[in-house]
Amino acid sequence: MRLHLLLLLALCGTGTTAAALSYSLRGNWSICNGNGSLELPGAVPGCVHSALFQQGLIQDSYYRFNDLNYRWISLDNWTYSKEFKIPFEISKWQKVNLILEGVDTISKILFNEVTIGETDNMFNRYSFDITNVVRDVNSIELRFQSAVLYAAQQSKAHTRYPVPPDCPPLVQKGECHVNFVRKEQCSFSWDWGPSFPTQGIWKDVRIEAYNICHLNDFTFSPIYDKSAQAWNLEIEATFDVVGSKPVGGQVIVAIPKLQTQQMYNLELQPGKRIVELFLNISKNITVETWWPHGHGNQTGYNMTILFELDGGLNIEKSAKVYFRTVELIEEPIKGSPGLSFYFKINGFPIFLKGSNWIPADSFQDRVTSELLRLLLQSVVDANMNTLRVWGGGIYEQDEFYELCDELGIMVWQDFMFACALYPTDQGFLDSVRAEVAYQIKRLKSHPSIIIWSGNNENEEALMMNWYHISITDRPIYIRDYVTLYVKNIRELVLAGDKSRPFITSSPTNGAETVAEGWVSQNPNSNYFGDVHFYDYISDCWNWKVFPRARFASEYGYQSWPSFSTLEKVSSTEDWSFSSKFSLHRQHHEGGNKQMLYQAGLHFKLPKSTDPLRTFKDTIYLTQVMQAQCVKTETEFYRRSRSEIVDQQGHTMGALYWQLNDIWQAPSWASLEYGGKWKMLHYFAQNFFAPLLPVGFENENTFYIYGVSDLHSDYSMTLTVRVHTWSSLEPVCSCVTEHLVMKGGEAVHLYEEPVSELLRRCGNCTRESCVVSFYLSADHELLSPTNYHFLSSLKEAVGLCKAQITGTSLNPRLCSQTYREEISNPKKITSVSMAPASLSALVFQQQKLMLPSQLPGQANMSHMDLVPVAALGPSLEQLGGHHLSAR
Ligand code: BMA
Repeated sequence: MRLHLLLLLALCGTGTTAAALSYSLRGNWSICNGNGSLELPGAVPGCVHSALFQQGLIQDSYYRFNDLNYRWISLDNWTYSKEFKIPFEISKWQKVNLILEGVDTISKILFNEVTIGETDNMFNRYSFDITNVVRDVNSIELRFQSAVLYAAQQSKAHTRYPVPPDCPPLVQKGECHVNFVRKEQCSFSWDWGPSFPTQGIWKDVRIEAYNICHLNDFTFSPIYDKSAQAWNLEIEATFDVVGSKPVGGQVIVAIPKLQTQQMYNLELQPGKRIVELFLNISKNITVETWWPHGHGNQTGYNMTILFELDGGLNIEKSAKVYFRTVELIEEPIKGSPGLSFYFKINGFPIFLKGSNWIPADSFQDRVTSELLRLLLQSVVDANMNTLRVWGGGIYEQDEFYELCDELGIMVWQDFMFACALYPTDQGFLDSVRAEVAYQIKRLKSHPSIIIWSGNNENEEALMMNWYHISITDRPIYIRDYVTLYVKNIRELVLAGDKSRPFITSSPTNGAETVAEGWVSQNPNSNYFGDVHFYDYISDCWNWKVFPRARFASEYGYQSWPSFSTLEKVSSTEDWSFSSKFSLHRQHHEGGNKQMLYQAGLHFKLPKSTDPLRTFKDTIYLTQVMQAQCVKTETEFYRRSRSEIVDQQGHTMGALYWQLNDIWQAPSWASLEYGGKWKMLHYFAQNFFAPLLPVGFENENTFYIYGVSDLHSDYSMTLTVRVHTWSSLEPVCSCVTEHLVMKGGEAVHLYEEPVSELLRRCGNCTRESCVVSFYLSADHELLSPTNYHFLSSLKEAVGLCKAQITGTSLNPRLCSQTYREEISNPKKITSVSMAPASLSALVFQQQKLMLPSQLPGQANMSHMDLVPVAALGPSLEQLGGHHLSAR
């Protein structure tokens, strides 16, 4: 659906009139800095940083310490200008508008030297009437003010009380008062990202000319009428009627595949007009619904709308329509105080599996269609069905949501406010209102978006008093909070889009937050709504540290990106864990130490005599640690979906922090900058599998739960095997009787005291043996082969060195032997080795387990400490089949 990109030249048949003409101002502009000492060409859409780089005036902004070196760029006030001739006769048009789809951020706009308007919000779309100033030959100028300086001014002018936080923590090396400017909040720095507060025209610019009337936009929402058991479509079209006379005509809406066509008469009065149409789809026609990935197809239907208006004016639009319902279920749960918090899609409860999305680059002009597709394909490839578009970034480009519709990725859409309190003076509110109304219109027709959420962590910031506000002042901030998210944003959502739920914040207690007056005493409660959970101190192999919450919308652990990614932005002297560079790129206080601490709990830390080897091995080990930690935590949430334990449970969502990276630095991401898979992403493919056996210990008893996201029950068996680390043959193996895995449930399948398991299996000790298990039926493997460690790997006995070579699907590297490292092993097709031991077998049988970089084969001090991802059955054992559950 490209409603807002489809332009607008509609000349239909004889006797028709041109609806509108559009002239793009994309391409080459001229850019100059505040004092005129720098003048250069620059592309639109684009930004000053990109222009300077393209002209060779600066290096790559991501290289080494350039985020600090190039701070001056964002502190200057730049001007974008262009002269152009309009290639049609302008005098023939009654109305001419300048449309700016995205301006970043604070600017004054002059058209033929006349000020026509100002911008203060990068998330808004601006339209200025230039009918009286436009000529055949024109000049346009956008005079920007540094967003950093503007934010400081705004904060200073807010004299009545402070609006914290003033500045980000020093370790982030960022700019201050970002909460005073409607701009990508993380562009002033974040705990995983640099400070690049860009300036520029970041989206399309064009001139639109029209007569009689103009269709500004149109949206639609499919609504299911339960009592009539039929689908309807609510369509809304916004017009600008230019002349002083009403415009009459008719509109024909057609969805051929659903044998639906309806005609309506309309009469548009002068001025801005909204037309609402209601399309009934006969209940005798089968409508295929849109399903999230893993639950069904993403069927969509082509729809055309033809407005035939007075004066032979024909306007035709087309779009893809998807039908689905979404409900957020908050109801009492037996045996647990509080309320459930889960989503039903098309009436079916769905466990949300996925991650959190952040902007894919500080410079949006570098985010190509290919990159978006690569990242989003990686989401479904890892068996995820949901992304949360986090509130510190941007409302993503249309293509992002189109891809999510197409791939079946549900989107939890935050409004762009994060980790701060915000002002509510009228100017700020007006700007936010325009932004929110526009974004709802732009995005509401996407089936992928299943919820709107007011902000990221601001209810928690307020109620847990992150900014040390005195108790007597708190009411002021609560009032501001309610004004912004409830009285403005929520009101706009309710007025503009009734087709999906709205919550005020994440984490929040949902209905309980509402009941407590829109702010809860503990917004992170396990009994209501969603939680965010971070703990870098406790041992992540111990599932008991994780909250048995209704829905975990953020949790995670950091790791370093692979050496091949870092190498591009660093030099030799940077390549150690304690280098100035390694400290500089770490924006989370204590992050590098936390990673080593957590890894050291279960792995031997690398200590080669070769410092480069140690650096690479350490990077690698942080990825192993991160993958294993997030696996343990996610499996805990998945196995908690059907249970109430100690009055807590019924977990119905696991979205780890974070999917992607904005630059090459340590972070919580599973995809590196550019899209390369970290170890965690390979793990996610397994721990998010639709059918999964999950193993864990409680009080020295080993348990296996079976988790199913499928819609039906299946009969299968569970195989449990015990291996010694030093041999390829399992020391014992048992297969259960046929059991029925209930669809959409997590159930207890197996338990055995560890001592008995070890006794049963020869001479096993916790240190010498490891357990693996999988689900299968009729010689088909139905789940990934999962595993359970009986001791820390640093204590494991009998591990041998692996001899590993591999090939990559990467066309440039195709068929090359895998030696030190594959630069983009997103898909590794095959791995061969001399499997001298079980630790080698791990890699051979479980391709997904391949690390994003393998240590060289010599001096692989920690190679024998690689965790075993799967000790799966061989194909022969399965009768030659290797099929997935669906
Ligand atoms: C939460 C997120 C982000 C942050 C992450 C890791 O606070 O909402 O703000 O990057 O944790 O610290």
